[in-house]
Amino acid sequence: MPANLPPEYIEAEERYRNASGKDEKLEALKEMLALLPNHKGTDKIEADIRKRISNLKKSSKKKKGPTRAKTPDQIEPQGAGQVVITGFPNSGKSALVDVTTNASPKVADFPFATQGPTIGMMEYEDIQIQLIDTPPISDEYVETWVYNLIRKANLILVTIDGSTGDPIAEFTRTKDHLLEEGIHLFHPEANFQRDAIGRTNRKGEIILTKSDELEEEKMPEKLEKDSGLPTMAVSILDEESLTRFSRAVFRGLQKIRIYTKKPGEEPDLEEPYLLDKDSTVLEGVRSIHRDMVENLDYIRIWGSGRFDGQEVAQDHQLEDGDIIEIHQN
Ligand SMILES: Nc1nc2c(ncn2[C@@H]2O[C@H](COP(=O)(O)OP(=O)(O)OP(=O)(O)O)[C@@H](O)[C@H]2O)c(=O)[nH]1
Ligand SMILES: [Mg+2]
Repeated sequence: MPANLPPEYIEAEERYRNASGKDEKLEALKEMLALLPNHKGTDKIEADIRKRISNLKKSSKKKKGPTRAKTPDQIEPQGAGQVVITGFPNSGKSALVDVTTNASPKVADFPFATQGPTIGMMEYEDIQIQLIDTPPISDEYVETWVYNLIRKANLILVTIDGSTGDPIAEFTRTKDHLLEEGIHLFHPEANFQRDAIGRTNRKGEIILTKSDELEEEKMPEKLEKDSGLPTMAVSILDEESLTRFSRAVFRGLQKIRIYTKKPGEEPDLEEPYLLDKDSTVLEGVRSIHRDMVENLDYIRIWGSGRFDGQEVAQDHQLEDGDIIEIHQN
């Protein structure tokens, strides 16, 4: 044998050949590598073993795949919150994501144009919100993963076509489809969070689309009254309505932005900390830096205080835009 392989190596190679599982194979290959004499004649063999090890590792990673695989309903949340847009075919979901985010989903004047999810990031003042365009809900067919996505989202936007037919009836049909799947939408300010068995409660808002072609001026109010959900009319042709849209989405997420400042310095307004609405000062400090709570002395606040720089109690409720100055012992 030109490579002069020791008998132990030959035995390991034998084990590799007879191995039944991947782990056993991997084990044997590693032994072979360790037992392989180190000289020019074994370079090729070494490269071959390393390749086999790497292939095996790759394939065992793949094997674990299915549980972690990126299916359409597994979209990592980004930004201030994950918002899913749902609604009947042709109701303007994709157009909305197209004009308000960095994504460019297919917009078409025929129904069922969208087949997969499209993730876009929408800017709202100094933050980004994740908007996900989805295939339509309909009486005919709905992709099951669409409902899974809805179950996981922080906020659901239901688009109702304002240009045709009967928006109230369209909302009722959409709502019924969601309810059949155990998904119940509630007013974001209603604080109705707890899911019961077989039922998922999600914050919801209604977007009455194509408001440039809206037949009935009072429709948003009517729809809001009928649904109990915040309702706003939007047109992709009306820039001002899109600004209102992004504000409504942020409000729907029920988050607040908090900034920090160090004593004697200017506030850091670069990137806000995002907290749940109604968070207290203490919760704010904890989410900024867990360890700071231990040595916390007092906090001054700019914004929701009675005056700028007021020293506030730990249970003081923070508001969007507050700047806090943390003093430690
Ligand atoms: N006039 C007007 N037309 C709009 C507006 N928004 C969307 N449209 C039109 O409505 C049609 C459907 O829009 P899409 O955004 O593709 O609708 P969709 O809900 O994504 O449809 P599916 O993917 O089939 O579920 C397109 O022809 C759009 O150009 C709007 O604000 N005003
Ligand atoms: Mg679409």
